Amino acid sequence: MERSLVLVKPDGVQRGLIGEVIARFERRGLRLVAAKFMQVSLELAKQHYAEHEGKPFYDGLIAYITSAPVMAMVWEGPNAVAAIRQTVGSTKPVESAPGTIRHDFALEVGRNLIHASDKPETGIREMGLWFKADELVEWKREVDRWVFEG
Ligand code: DAT
Ligand code: MG
Repeated sequence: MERSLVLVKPDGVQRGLIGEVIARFERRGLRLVAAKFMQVSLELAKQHYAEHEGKPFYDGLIAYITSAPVMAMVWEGPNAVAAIRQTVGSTKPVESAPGTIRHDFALEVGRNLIHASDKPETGIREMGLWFKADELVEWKREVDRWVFEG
């Protein structure tokens, strides 16, 4: 089963959108694996966004993600990474499809509410950065057979 790291970023938390985000992933049929409400350290922020170091928006990005608490989660399901990116919408909210989270609640790329892993390998790397192995919960739902075909 594929897994993705999802962050409700500081703007999403401040705007009271944690529940909205969780509700959308639950409705999609994805299964929650881990969740943690936390203040992001500078060290973790730099590790998480290492691929963007040196880009013009990097300093602002680090300041943004460390500015207030985030809700960090891991969600799983078949093709979870692609499914979650689809529900999240494009990086730039004004380019994201209607009905996506970024379309429905955001306007600016620097306040785009949510992070989601971009590839299955990224999901594994990011899950390891944000969660310890014993924080990941293995469980089954009665409804799983009605959502997951395999
Ligand atoms: P995503 O968050 O959709 O995976 P990304 O990994 O390309 O997007 O970039 C990480 C974050 O950096 C993104 O959510 C917002 C910020 N960002 C990306 N491109 C930007 C740009 N051109 N200007 C300002 N911020 C940007
Ligand atoms: Mg990304």
